[in-house]
Amino acid sequence: MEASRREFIKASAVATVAGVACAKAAGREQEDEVTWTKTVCRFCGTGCGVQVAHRGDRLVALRGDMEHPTTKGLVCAKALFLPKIVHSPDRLTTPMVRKGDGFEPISWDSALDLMADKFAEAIRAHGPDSVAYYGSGQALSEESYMANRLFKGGIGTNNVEGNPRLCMASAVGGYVSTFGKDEPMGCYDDIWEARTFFLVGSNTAECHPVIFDQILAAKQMKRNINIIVLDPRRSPVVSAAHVHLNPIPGFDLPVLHSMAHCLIRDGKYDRDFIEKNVQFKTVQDGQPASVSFEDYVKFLDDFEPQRASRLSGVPAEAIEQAAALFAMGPTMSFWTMGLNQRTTGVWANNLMHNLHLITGNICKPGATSFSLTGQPNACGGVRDTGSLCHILPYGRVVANADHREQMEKLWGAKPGTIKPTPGLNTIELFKALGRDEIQALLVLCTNPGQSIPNLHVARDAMGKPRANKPFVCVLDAYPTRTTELADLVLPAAMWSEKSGVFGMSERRYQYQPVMKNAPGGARPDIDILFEFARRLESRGVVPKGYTKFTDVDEVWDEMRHASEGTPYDFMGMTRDRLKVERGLRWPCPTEDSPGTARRFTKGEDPLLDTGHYADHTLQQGEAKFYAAPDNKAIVWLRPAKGPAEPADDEYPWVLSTGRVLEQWHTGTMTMKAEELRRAYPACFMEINPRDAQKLGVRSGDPVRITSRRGEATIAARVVDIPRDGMVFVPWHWADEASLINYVTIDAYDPGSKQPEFKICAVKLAKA
Ligand SMILES: Nc1nc2c(c(=O)[nH]1)N[C@H]1C(S)=C(S)[C@@H](COP(=O)(O)OP(=O)(O)OC[C@H]3O[C@@H](n4cnc5c(=O)[nH]c(N)nc54)[C@H](O)[C@@H]3O)O[C@H]1N2
Ligand SMILES: Nc1nc2c(c(=O)[nH]1)N[C@H]1C(S)=C(S)[C@@H](COP(=O)(O)OP(=O)(O)OC[C@H]3O[C@@H](n4cnc5c(=O)[nH]c(N)nc54)[C@H](O)[C@@H]3O)O[C@H]1N2
Ligand code: SF4
Ligand SMILES: [Mo]
Repeated sequence: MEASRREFIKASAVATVAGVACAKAAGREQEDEVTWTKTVCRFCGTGCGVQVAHRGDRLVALRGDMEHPTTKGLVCAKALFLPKIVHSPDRLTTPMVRKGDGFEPISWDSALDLMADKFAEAIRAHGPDSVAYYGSGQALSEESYMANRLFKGGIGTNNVEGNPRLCMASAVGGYVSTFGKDEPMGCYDDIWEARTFFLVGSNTAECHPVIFDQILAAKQMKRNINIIVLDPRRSPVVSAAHVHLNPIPGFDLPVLHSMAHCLIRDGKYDRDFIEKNVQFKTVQDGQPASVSFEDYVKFLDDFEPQRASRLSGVPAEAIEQAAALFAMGPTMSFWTMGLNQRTTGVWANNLMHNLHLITGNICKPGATSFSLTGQPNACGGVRDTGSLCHILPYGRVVANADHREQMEKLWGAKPGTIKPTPGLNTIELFKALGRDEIQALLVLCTNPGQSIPNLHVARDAMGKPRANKPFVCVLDAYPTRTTELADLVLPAAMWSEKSGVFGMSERRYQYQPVMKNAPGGARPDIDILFEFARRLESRGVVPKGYTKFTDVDEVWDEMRHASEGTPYDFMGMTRDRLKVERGLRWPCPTEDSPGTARRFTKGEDPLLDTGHYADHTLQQGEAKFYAAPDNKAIVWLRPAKGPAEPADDEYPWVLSTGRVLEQWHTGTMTMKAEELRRAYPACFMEINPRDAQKLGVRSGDPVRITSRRGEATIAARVVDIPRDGMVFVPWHWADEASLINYVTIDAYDPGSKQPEFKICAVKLAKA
């Protein structure tokens, strides 16, 4: 398996260049018979521009879009199989309602009536907070915005959540607490300007392959490029690294502090930048308190490399080396789930920003602290539209009375409808559902029956038969481990069958057009939301006329107006512009604005030239963190805390979970392409040869993995990738024995409420 897999990666993924090669993957067709349409890949947050060949209702092939300004024709293996995935014969085509243990078909009208009746009944009997929406960073921006608008401003509940809580919440917490508002300031162009790359808890090679390919290309072109990796596994990115820091999982905060210590000790910090743009804070008695640069330096003394090494398991010399390379800027850091999916996720994000702020490695070409977004539309769709339980569109929060009033006015909601307190976060939402406190739940474009940690709780909550069982309605394109638990399943049109906007990691919003009809009776999610909203209006639980839209383009127009005057301002991104251009990066306040490569930078960010953030005293290229208090970003002195459940005598191994190149999450889409499935025919547990010997297992032996919450039985794959004492399981497989989320922990970061998927304690036994 090993050899063929490596060949597969080499041949089809990491550096797949655009072109007709992809036509082969989907069946060769004559180019002149088909129409090629530009759109965007529906998988990861890289947001690759693609072109799709289609004829009638058939997608024929997909290739990278050479004219795309950042991804320049590159795509990876998953994208190439999208045509096949969309045409999979198991697509859902009819609404289905539960009948005993099974389902029976039901007409759209009856299905939508049933859905509205169940929600209206719950709202009337138990109030607005007895219903909830659970959405997705893969839904279109308009869909998330519409659901958020309906639940918060129409029904009057903040129980609006989505899978970005499992994914990007800690990154949001990091950007907001350090810079005052969410989203990266840099962009992919910085890849070509950077001298040092710092990859932290990010298997960029398998999860953002086109970005990794560009890093490799930059390295090849310039030669003097440095790559530092911080990850307890020797994932494929390590093959390109100059230094690999491999901490005990969950114990890497001391490493980041120690790098800051070395940088300051060696005088490699930027005093001017700090004076102009940075303030220092700690938390005292639960409140933020200002401290001085000297206090910070003293705090870091506790993290001199020898001591950080004892805390983290990373050799002191490696930390020194990493700090020295980091200092050779411009430096671009990328991090993903190895950092976010932690009970210390926000703090870890703060520490990444600290390194950039103290060295002034920010808001300059090639210098930026960049959280890589996982899903294609977690940024544009959920973070920006404020579709989580504590936020509102475009940087607003439910706790702020002015923000609530602004949104109520714009939405035409009854004053006072939006609640001032956050709704239930994802983990608490599913617990409340299990206690029957939530009586009706709408799940859209996500598969929580497989993706939630400590999965027994969520599965029982959705599916366990009982008196008063909550009503669960699921919109999906395929049968899943969630649809099997639902009371009502609605067939959704998917990518290429509906139009709307995706916003990816670098603030670029990209339009995707319709190319074909959905199979059978499947309908775009937004149309289902419109119909549902109108039925709630006619049942009196949402004010009449509140949902004024008739099509998705009108929703976009309202969204533009909601962004006006905020740091997100994209008034200039009209539908017409997005249809023609290869995406635009906000801020983009006017129709003649080209968008913004680097935020917070004079000469690049139009908001520093016009509107209420304008500052004519700044020199070209100077930074101003206008979204932060006093316009200064905050370096936080955060405790170097470990994980919620480290290994102990009873559960002596650390389990980490994550991804492989060829599969996407719960596998509902990528498992449909045999070519992708073949790379790993079944789930596996990575264990290194030293640990495998201790345990007496060989590759292929089934291993029972048991935690305090549940168990899974998965074949060992002996390979020198995870560090000692750690095993790693990708969570893409849906069969009962491979459901690793029965084992994972639902402890979450108290700030971001993001659960610690990356670390829990387990026992291992040969099964
Ligand atoms: N092929 C593919 N690509 C994808 C996806 C997919 O499903 N498949 N999903 C997309 C989504 S939504 C996301 S969120 C991203 C995820 O992208 P990544 O975060 O890059 O992927 P993961 O495999 O979840 O985890 C990355 C690394 O975190 C490391 N890690 C574990 N514990 C620690 C720790 O304590 N400290 C540090 N520093 N690192 C640690 C793991 O060893 C692992 O190598 O990928 C996106 N791209
Ligand atoms: N153990 C473990 N668990 C994890 C993680 C981990 O690292 N380890 N990572 C977490 C992270 S980062 C994430 S982002 C989540 C992702 O978790 P999920 O969102 O649950 O996973 P997906 O498989 O992406 O689910 C998307 C669903 O939407 C359906 N779908 C596709 N297109 C459409 C459409 O247009 N409309 C509708 N209505 N449905 C559609 C798909 O068939 C699929 O069922 O998982 C989290 N869970
Ligand atoms: S790197 Fe991400 S966006 Fe680009 S083709 Fe691959 S999955 Fe799609
Ligand atoms: Mo994610």
